[in-house]
Amino acid sequence: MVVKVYGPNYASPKRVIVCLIEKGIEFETVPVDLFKGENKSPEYLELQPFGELPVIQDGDYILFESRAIIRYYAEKYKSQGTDLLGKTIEEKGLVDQWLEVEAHKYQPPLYDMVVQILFFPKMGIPKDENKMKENEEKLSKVLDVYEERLSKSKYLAGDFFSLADLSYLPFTQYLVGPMEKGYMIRNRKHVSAWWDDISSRPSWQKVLSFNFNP
Ligand SMILES: N[C@@H](CCC(=O)N[C@@H](CS)C(=O)NCC(=O)O)C(=O)O
Repeated sequence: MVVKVYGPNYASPKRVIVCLIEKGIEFETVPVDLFKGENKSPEYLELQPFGELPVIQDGDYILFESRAIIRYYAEKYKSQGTDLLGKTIEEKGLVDQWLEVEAHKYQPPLYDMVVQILFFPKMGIPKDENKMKENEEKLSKVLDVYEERLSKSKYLAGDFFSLADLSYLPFTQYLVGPMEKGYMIRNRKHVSAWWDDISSRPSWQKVLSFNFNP
């Protein structure tokens, strides 16, 4: 059964797609255009009642929340492709810890910046400069914690690549690319080396090479 991933043009669905590639799982994509409000259509809300991307359909099984989806596939296909979970219970605890940090400390200020820098102009909404400054400060503090952590281990959960690293790819790509805030990564030696490592993985390069239809 081929996994259907909805909304491949956006960052959170790319978190799922890069995981499926790491695991060697076949998938197809279903375009959903946020600017046309397709995520609020009755058909889409049947699959994802909050109207957010992504959602996956795997036969009769439907799952939303990108981090729940990557955990599901990492567990379901544990022995296929890259092991993204860690081997011992302690390693798994650390993977979960850094995934939670990504979801609750890194993503919120960054998401707001993404919306303000990349999406507001398309909607004719002006940026809130105070909010932007506040978010950048919050993100800097989180990155300082990563800098310290990555001075002690190659990846966030230890010396192995895991979901905890993979989860950072799509939104950090916005930061270093179209948002032109790569200095936030490059000013931190260990974060910078980590970013070069994880973003050069063939799985992520493949995601970047796809030209998904909007
Ligand atoms: N916690 C959700 C958040 C997903 C999310 O914010 N998706 C964005 C696209 S990257 C979205 O659908 N935004 C449209 C909206 O919230 O109306 C997840 O990780 O799946």
